[in-house]
Amino acid sequence: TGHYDPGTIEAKWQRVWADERAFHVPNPALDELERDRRKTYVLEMLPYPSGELHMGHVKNYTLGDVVTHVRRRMGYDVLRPMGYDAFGLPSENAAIKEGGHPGVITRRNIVAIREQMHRMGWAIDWGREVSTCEPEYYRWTQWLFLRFFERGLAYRKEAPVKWCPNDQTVLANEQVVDGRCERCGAEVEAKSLTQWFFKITDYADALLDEMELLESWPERVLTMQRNWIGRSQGARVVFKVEGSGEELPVFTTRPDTLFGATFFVLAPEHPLVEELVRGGGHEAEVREYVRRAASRSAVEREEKEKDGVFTGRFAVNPVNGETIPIWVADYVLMEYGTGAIMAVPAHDERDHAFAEKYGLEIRQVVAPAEGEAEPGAYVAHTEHERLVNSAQFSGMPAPQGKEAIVAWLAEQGLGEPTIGYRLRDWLLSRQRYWGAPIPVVHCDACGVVPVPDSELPVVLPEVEDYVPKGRSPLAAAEEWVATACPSCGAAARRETDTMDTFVDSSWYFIRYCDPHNDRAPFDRAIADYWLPVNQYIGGVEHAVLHLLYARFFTKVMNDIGLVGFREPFARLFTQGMIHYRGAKMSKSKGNVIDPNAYIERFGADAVRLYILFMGPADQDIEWQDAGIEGMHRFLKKLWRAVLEQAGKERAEAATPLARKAHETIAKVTDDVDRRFVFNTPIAAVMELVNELGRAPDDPAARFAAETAVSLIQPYAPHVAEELWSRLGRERLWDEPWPRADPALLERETVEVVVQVNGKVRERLHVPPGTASEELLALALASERVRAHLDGRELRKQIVVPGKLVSLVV
Ligand code: ANZ
Ligand code: ZN
Repeated sequence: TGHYDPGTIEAKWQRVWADERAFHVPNPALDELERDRRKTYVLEMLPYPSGELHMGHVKNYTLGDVVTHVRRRMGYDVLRPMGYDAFGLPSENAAIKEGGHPGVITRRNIVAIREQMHRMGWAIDWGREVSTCEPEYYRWTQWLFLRFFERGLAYRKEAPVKWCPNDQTVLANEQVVDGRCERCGAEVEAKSLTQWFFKITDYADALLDEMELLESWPERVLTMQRNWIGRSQGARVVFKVEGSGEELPVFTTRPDTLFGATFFVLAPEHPLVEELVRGGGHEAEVREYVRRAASRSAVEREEKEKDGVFTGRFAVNPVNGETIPIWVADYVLMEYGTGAIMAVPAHDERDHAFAEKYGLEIRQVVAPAEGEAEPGAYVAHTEHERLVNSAQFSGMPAPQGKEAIVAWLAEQGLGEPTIGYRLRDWLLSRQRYWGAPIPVVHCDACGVVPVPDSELPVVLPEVEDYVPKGRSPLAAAEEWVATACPSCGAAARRETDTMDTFVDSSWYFIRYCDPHNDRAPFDRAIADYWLPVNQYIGGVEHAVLHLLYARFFTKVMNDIGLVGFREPFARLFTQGMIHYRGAKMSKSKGNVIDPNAYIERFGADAVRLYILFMGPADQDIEWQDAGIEGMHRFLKKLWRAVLEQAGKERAEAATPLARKAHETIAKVTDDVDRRFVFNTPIAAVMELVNELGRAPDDPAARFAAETAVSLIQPYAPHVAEELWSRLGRERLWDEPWPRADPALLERETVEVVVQVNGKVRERLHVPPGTASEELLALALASERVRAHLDGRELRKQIVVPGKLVSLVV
């Protein structure tokens, strides 16, 4: 029979699957798309080809693989594609570090990754491979950009933006984590630059409200998105500058505190600051403060003590005509609300700290339900407050006061209810080489002119030097930059910024459905057949990046009529990270485990099993070398135990071993397909193999062996296939998923006979210890018993728990 040799077996079956295109799933014929077929779209986040795959990928794709196999064998058409998020900083930085051209290095990495994927034996439909850096893909990214542009959803404006000094490019707000670049960790700087944005803010409400359409997403991802969008109900209140009458609107969530506004604060970047201070005797200090604020990073700004400067000017409170001093302070952010606030130190903590520092008045206008607040103290927001010191509104409960004040302001034309959002538009342009060129032309006469669809793709030009220097390296490709205006024909210049990689990955999951289409990004009918993705699997780090952007893109595409669905991913599973030596496994920490070395030693099947056996898939787990050896030993044991059955007959017998096999089927099926739990099924199969080892001559031994092989196939497809063939069978990957026989599942039941007038009419199978009343109820509910009672009145009933129900009529 030979010993278990993963190297040979794995190469053999990988060749078979490739030759047979075993996991290719064709699109249904166009006239069959409408028919209700059983489809499942399983998708894992696609890798950046910035290096080879690491254990995190191995976990991600093995999870998807198990789902794919189980669903295929349950009779679904399963779409399970793969591709590469090949543009962008990760790939480009890797190339710069190596000193090669990003295209050459990226494509070389793709070859290596594809090879690794083959060696892992993942059931991928290779006919649908997509690489976002190839012109046949980014042509359609550019095409989609133009559709957004036509609708005003892609626009250019000057705005304060986040700049990564290390990567020498602007970043989207979502790419700034705790004031640092999401990629390289450098502290970001603030700059004012003209950049391209997607109007994701137009979709803020849809992104929140349509969460209802999602089938199953982790609550924490939804919470992160909700917080990121940050919708809050409030009011816009218009203050005026004393003297000039210039309007200074503020956004507040607490209009009930309007009578407590004792000063007013502008963000340092507020456009009116310069005009306000001119000639007022405070210019020098204010300008110096603004200059220093601009040089502070967001982190410093957040962490330092609150400070500010007085402008020498006053604002008029619309509710009572009071004049209050206008300050400039950097705890007010230009990006939120209107960049100006009414400060209510008695009821806002930040304002309170500021007022204490500068000796500004603190006036309570909301009193707690019980008791009096100390003068000058900060009064936290609670329920059941009432207004005080608020003229005609005094005495009102706060919620009612809030409405009454806003209504009064609206009447006077001095304010209105509004909803505030934390979400900003998505900054999509990058001053980097390795990305899809933004397909527009700048013309002196016509302004920004889109490149006609017929001229797409705008191919990324070759340049000598693509190391980032603060402006796009594309600007150096002078021949490429110089072009004719598509509108008037005059000499014009191409846009030299490229698109953020997150644009590429915002629609790749639809391209997989129709990857070779050269007339459109995809055919709508085919997209509508496969999508939404039934099961998406990936890292939680994309909660407010990719996962938010892809939802936004899908909604726009739906509004344009390109797709018929509103949400791209019905179910989302976020896997936990792998740690090693106490830290998250990553290249920068120097603690990566190279999957290749382990595949070499123990085989892909052992690696696949171990990565899912380590613990619950959604939790962070510490890698342990010993574990993988344990998996290898288990596979050897499986090998021996199964081969021992190869010559035997397959018999039906209700032995304890047969029951165990059926229980294992039920458990694995329920865990994987319903509970989305992947480690316990492995343990269940191990138990089955142990029992088989103890009873090799049981009449059901052969059945138990086949069951073990069949159930482990999604996890360890190579060894399973080999054993299956040695059991004289074929193509386990296409074999229907086993079904548990319910009759054999109830190991722990007792039989209770039901007699009617002394004759046995029914046998109930119930758990031991079932109470008399329940037994009687079950007996009376039985179809057969009822037929014999025939509607007659019960004269006598005797119940012996665990044995008998006797009815007399
Ligand atoms: C008066 C007030 C009184 C406020 C009070 C709060 C408590 P959320 O809830 O997070 O949306 N604010 C408005 N714009 C700001 C900006 N650009 N920078 C910093 N702070 C700003 O926050 C809304 C509240 O944050 C607003 O309501 C405003 O302060 C402040 F007892 O107005 B409030
Ligand atoms: Zn022109």
